[in-house]
Amino acid sequence: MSHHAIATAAAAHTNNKHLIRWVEKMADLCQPEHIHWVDGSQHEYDLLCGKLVKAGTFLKLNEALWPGCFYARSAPNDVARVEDRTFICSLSKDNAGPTNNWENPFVMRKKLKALFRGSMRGRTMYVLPYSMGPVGSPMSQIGVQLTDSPYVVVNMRIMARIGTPVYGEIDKGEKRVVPCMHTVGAPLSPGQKDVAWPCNDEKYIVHFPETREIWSYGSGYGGNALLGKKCFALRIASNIARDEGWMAEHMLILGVESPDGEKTYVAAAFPSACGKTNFSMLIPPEGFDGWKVWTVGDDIAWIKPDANGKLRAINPEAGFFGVAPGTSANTNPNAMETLARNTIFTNVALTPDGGVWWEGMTDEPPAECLDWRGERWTPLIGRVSGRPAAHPNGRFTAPASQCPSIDSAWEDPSGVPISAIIFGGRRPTTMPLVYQAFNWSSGVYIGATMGSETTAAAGGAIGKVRRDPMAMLPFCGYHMGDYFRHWLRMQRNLTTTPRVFHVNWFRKDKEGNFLWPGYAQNMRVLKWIVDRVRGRALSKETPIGWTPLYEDIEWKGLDFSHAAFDELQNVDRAQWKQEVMGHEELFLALHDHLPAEMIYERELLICRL
Ligand code: TSX
Ligand code: MN
Repeated sequence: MSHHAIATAAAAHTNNKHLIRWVEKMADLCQPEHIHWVDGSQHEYDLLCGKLVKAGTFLKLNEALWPGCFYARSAPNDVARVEDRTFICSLSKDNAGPTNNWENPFVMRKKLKALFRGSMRGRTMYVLPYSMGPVGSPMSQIGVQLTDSPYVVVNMRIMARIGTPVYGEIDKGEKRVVPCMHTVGAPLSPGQKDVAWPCNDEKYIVHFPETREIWSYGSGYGGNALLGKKCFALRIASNIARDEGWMAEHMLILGVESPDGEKTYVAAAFPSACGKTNFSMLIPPEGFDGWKVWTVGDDIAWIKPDANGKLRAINPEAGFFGVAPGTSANTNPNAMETLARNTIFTNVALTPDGGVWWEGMTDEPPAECLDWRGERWTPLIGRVSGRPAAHPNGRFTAPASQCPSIDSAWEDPSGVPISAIIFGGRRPTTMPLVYQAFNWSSGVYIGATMGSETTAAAGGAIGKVRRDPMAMLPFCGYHMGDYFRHWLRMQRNLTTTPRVFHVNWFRKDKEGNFLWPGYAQNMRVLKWIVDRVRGRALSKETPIGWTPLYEDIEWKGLDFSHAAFDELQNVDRAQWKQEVMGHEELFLALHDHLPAEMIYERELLICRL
């Protein structure tokens, strides 16, 4: 395409010379057949979905059952984020730290240039401007993704604010724009028939933190391809946040409203498979008349000190990209409502009536369906083959605005005030249901040392504790030791630090039964946290922090004995001595960047034990 043709088409959308020149340069590199400037309109969305249906990527679901919904199956070799193919290409390897893959940025740029050369032949390159956070919010950030995947464009329309209003922000020229290159790496030669899910066996998810750039090659799925999410809102944003004095965190945000209308917002970091989306949409159980939990976000929080030295948070996303299996009217009714219309389903099962199904959605599986690979599946076939109908990482992409519990302030440009930070993990032993950190630095220690039992979904050994500091291990775009230092330093910009808590819904008894019913009952824990924040609840001091008294938990509507609670809250010194040894392992890897405060907090903990 000639530069003249590109500039002419661009003029209808933007007058930003840098953007136009970059698009020209990238078109020269990738050689797309067409360029489409995304405006983000409903009309354009419908057009692209129609194109995806024609290409076989999308199937329109039964309009009577699933209005406005589409169904997609990815290639079997493109079903999840590829952590071993994810790189942080800082100038010095030391800045990426031992928990990230690193490559020399000059070497990587050369490699990427070769991979992207001609990579969009026969395809359309979409120019996709997006805002992470409400358009115009001082806390929002802007990116432009060039992609040859229309599937990515329609998913991004749900997950972020895209199109015309964002060109407006870019043309103001007040904010730095993060350039994001994406190709599925499957160019078409003239006359070559396309496949339903184009991608490449070779994959690269690359971040250049200094120049604030993202390059993604070979995948069309999830966090590999929807670059606003993990790549920008966490890996690149964590670098920007460190430089500018704020925090980009892998956290849900929720608001707790009491019967007299008092609202308290908390942010919570849990590793995967802990039910973050479920917790963010919690419906209070029997015994909590007049209490409400409101959802601000289910995955990412950008948190910044305001002029009064209080932390305020926005959800940079506009939708939920949630794991489908396990989501049901029992485990998460609000999610089921949210995904009932205008939702894109990927890698779940397709029922004969043009609906979707996944493991855990209903007690009874459908008599037959097509599984996520498109093969016939029945409960018997499933039992014999051991294959689930939906991929364990099958997803729904649903607009946050459709969530019945969406908070009235979820798009407030100045964010919501954060009173507490909650860390948590899947821990069969050692960790009580809930405890509170003594202060900010012991809270940072709790976050830095948190871990979760590995489940089948994560791959690798099952039942071992994997350390996942602040649930950011795969998402921190720089050295994890420096990240802890940044957390400690945040205190200096604050007049009041949020209170810090640790929760564990997954403690088991000797027979392997969960000690805590979880789900809606977690409201009882949330209420204690709110009461602590508000200075209304007492606590008991233990070596690890403050724990609730049985009397200070609201038990109305649940039969849970004092003895059972004591078992759930027990702090076993022998187990904790083991636990502290586990902390050492991670700290050794980070030793040369580890803040002295972390060593000090560890020593204090050992002394108290
Ligand atoms: O999401 C979960 N939450 C948080 C909910 C707000 N899950 C699912 C985790 C996988 C994504 C949970 N699983 C929770 C939980 O609190 N707790 C458990 C463990 C559990 C599972 C089944 C029972 C109890 C606990 N069943 C009965 O007690 C009958
Ligand atoms: Mn996540």
